Amino acid sequence: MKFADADSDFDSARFIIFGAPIDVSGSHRPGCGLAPETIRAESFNFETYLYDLEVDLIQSSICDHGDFDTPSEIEKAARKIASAGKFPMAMGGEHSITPSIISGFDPEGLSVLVFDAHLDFRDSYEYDKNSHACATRRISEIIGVENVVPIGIRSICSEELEDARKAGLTYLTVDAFRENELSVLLTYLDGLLSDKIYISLDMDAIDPSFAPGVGTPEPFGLSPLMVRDIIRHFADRLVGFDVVEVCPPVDNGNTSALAAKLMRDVIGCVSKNTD
Ligand SMILES: [Mn+2]
Repeated sequence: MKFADADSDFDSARFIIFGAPIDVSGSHRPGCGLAPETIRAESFNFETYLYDLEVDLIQSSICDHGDFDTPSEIEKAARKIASAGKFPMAMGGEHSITPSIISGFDPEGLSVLVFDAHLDFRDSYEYDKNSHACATRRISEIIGVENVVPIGIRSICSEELEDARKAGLTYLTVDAFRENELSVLLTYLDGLLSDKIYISLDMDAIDPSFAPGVGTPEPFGLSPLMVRDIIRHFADRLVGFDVVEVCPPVDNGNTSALAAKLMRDVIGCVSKNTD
């Protein structure tokens, strides 16, 4: 099965969707390797026309490039897509796919905005440096800690907090979004991020009442509409996107549907802002 409206071939497409069904970190709830198929299935639930963006996805050239299930294949796919000037959109799998994708990009001038409940700044977790609990740390080693900004954070261990302070990592907790106007935070993020922004969306950044089907749910999260609006704000600077950590065995379908909807919204807002 292909993602809905992904009717173009690789060469003619601008948006290249692929699955990265990696599920090896032994997470709290295993099963996120099944997510690319359920997100594809749910993508058919939605209208091709995005009325508020006035974009019809039938006119956006989209290719579904299939699945890549090892870190080196994922990196190779991301490099092929990015170096062709196309827009990669990956469906995890767990969050450890993101460092592989970022490795495929030219790191020069690249910023990464991470939506996540968890800081993911451990050097290793259960003796595994490639654990999903280390994703932001690995990204920071590739592009520099000053170029990665995690937001929606509400779960940090004391050891990674100390490391993050030492390294100078900037992040926004979920309370920052309650205590400040969104426009103020977006202006702040504008100052931190470059004009080439990759967004990684760990679905557990969103509150479990909206996105219960994730590997490691964490209460008190962001709303889906706020996540959508933040992504739309950066649409004219986006160079790639992934959505990770959807866990179909504990989902009623709505978390996959939300992931599919946000992917379609990314295609819509990027199409609209750069046409
Ligand atoms: Mn997370």
